[in-house]
Amino acid sequence: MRIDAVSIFPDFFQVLDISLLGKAKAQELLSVNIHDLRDFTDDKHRTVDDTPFGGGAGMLMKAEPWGQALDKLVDSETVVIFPSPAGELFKQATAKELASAKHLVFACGRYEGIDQRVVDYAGSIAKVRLISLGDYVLNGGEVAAVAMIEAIARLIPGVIGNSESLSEESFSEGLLEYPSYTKPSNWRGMEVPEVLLSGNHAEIAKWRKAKALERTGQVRPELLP
Ligand code: JEB
Repeated sequence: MRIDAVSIFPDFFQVLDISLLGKAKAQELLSVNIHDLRDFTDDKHRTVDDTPFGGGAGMLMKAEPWGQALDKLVDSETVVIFPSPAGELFKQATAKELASAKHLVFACGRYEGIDQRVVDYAGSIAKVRLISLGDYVLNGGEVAAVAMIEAIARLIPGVIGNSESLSEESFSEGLLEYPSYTKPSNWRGMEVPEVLLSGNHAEIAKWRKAKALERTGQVRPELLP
């Protein structure tokens, strides 16, 4: 998979060099390329924003630099993602769908967002998704894009070491995780649940499933089957 991201703050994406993209990148299953939107301007001040027609507070991102960026980066096989508080909610199912794409372009807005014609134009040359990281307001699309890229990259088919942990994830699909423990078995007087020390794998699986259901019922009952 190839991922491009366009932003006026390319530095936001530096965390991806630390994060788990390493395995996918080493296997050449993933390349991530970050672009500065201002490199697609052609005026002396590298302007990317302007006032909104119809009035109102704040600034919007101008269409022209985005048009230049999309023309350079997008083809008919690209999925263009606009992180947006007005988008569909990003779920694990969204990450799974996007993990099988050949090419993703993340168009990260700032200010009050991007001129709507940019989204409409992108839709005329490629598949477009408006996606929200969650129901809260961020200052721009970068943090959302980084989170989405991490969630997608760890699912890329063929990434070595992923298949076991991903099949364990599907074991408790849709539930919250059960509690986990490591050594020492007694820490500050607190014991690890005995069943986990028993070596009885059927009992352990049963206990974990019960704990996952208990937790989900307490914290996120809407997720229960
Ligand atoms: C994404 C963005 C802004 C109104 C107020 C502020 C571009 N879950 C999410 N919350 N906010 C964003 C998001 C996602 N994904 C988000 C892109 C932009 C916020 N802003 C600031 C926009 N509209 C500008």
